[in-house]
Amino acid sequence: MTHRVQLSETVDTGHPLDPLSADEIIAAVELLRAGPAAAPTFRFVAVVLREPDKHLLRSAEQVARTAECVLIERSSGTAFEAEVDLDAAEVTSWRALPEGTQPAVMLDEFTEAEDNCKKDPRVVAALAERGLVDLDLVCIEPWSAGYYGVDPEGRRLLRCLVFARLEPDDNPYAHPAENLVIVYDQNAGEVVDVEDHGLIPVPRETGNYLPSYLPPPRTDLKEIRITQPDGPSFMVDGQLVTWANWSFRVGFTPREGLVLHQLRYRDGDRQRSVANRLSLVEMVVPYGDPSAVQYRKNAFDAGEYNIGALANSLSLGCDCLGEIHYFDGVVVDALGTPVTIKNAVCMHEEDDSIAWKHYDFRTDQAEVRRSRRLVISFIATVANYEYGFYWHLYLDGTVELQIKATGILSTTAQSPDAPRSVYGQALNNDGLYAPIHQHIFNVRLDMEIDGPANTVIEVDTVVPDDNPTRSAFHTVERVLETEQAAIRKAAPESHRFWKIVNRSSLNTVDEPVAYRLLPGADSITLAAQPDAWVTRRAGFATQNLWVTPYAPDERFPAGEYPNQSTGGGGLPAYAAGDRSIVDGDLVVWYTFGMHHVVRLEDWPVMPRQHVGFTLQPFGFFDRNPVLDLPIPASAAVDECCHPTSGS
Ligand SMILES: [Cu+2]
Repeated sequence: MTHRVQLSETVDTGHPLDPLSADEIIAAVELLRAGPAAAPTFRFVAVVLREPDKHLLRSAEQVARTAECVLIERSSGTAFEAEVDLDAAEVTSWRALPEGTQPAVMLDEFTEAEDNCKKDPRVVAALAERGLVDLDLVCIEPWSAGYYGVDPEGRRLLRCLVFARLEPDDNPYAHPAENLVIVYDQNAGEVVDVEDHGLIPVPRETGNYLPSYLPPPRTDLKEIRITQPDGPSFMVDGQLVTWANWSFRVGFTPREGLVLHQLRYRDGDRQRSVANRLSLVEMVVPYGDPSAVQYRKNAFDAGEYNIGALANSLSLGCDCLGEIHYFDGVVVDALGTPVTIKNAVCMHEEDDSIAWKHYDFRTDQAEVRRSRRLVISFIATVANYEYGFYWHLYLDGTVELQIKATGILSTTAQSPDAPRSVYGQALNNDGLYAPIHQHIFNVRLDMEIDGPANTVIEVDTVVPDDNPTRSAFHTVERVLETEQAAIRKAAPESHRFWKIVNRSSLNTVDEPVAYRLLPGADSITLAAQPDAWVTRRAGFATQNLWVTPYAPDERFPAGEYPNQSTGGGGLPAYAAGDRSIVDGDLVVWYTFGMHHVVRLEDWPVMPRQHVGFTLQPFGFFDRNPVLDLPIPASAAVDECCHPTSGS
């Protein structure tokens, strides 16, 4: 089918990996509105760049700009996928998704749900029973409905929880109306059911963090000023960033937020590829409390809520400090209007202590070099929680993802007279408590160590049986040859890590060049049992490592549409074919996270925790790659680096 509209102005297509501009989104939406999505009942879940296949990108300078779109027709409840060729100005593909497919929750559906719930007399009555009569102070919080064995009969559902404020600025999470769940149909725009699992008094004690509720802030901290009088060391050309020896392209999608494309390291006169694409592709937050309401809290914040679309507009001096470059993120609202998130991605350099040092006590000579890192980050607010995603590039070739969790606990209430639940932490003596839970993240690492032909090797440290000194240990390597063989867990007891190697590119000692994926203390997996619904729906999270052959349509570890999914999609399905992953173009998927046993200190707003992992060159370079760092200016003029006595 062909539908043509005139673009409002000439679109500068830039690089094929640049995210869709607002104009391109407008053009795609107009073409769909002029064609198959003419009915006013269509809603736009996503209008994003269809990233060109990387093989095509390698072979051609110009590839067609294509928008991939997901829509819902609300009266029938049918979801559709469409592709729009923006160069040809035509809708090139339009197909209905299988019945029951529920794309991610749209932001507009949140506000609509809250408004419509408050209009329902059953809701008003249930609130009144709990003493909640001022609806302006009631917060209806829509949670994804998940799937627990009951056919939703085609309904697009939210399960809304209720919190209350005592006054407009009050923190509602101090006052959960536990055991009240409003089941809401987003397509029909109506309440399906009000579940009441028993009256528990709404805790009254407040828990506030706004300055107006707190004593005056402390005054004993002097200002720290980060200045770079000569400006930052990075250069930005559109979405292309070069910094020190690194270069990469910044991408942004509503589902993943920040994406790093074409990550390369300049090594002498070689531009060496490290990764084709890096991003967070899913996260799931399962709660461990089996009570009627809490066990259904298993949000998939990327696949169900589009964590990129929830990105904050960042502000200088608060979220980021120093010489900052910002990138905007463009998303689409339910009616197809582009929405620009100003300053969605922040990039800056940070001092990072020492890069290397040695003091030669024989000559009384010290050499030290400073490390620094480039930080590319965004912060998303998912209702109560904040997540900051910080990619760090280091001068020595190390890549790190650090995820910072802060914000407010998802609270509940227990009767103050009942014995305290073992499934959470009491936050006060008024019945407020927060259940134990996990934040499990998955990253998709499309690695290309010196090119796409890579292999993954598991490295364990073993103590040999033949060990007369009782003190010997060494590493053993095992090639992970197929997808099933590459479904692995971290093993701190054997100091396990995984190498991504290129066996056709050898280093100075004739070993394949490699990066290693270092699982840290955060290499957790799902705590739930194998037959729990959340385990079936988030199968990826039962393992730390998966490796699959590169396939452009294998993008999300819980499947394309995890919202209300019945399970089995994503990585377990991709890996079912047990394809070979030896010397091929492959994708490494890594699961890690935060096992959140709640602390009293997490209330009323949580001090930032962080979890993450590291990708480190491992025989990728022939030597320490940062011998060439500048000598610190002060080393020449003072004795800071020269201790006066040794031992
Ligand atoms: Cu938590």
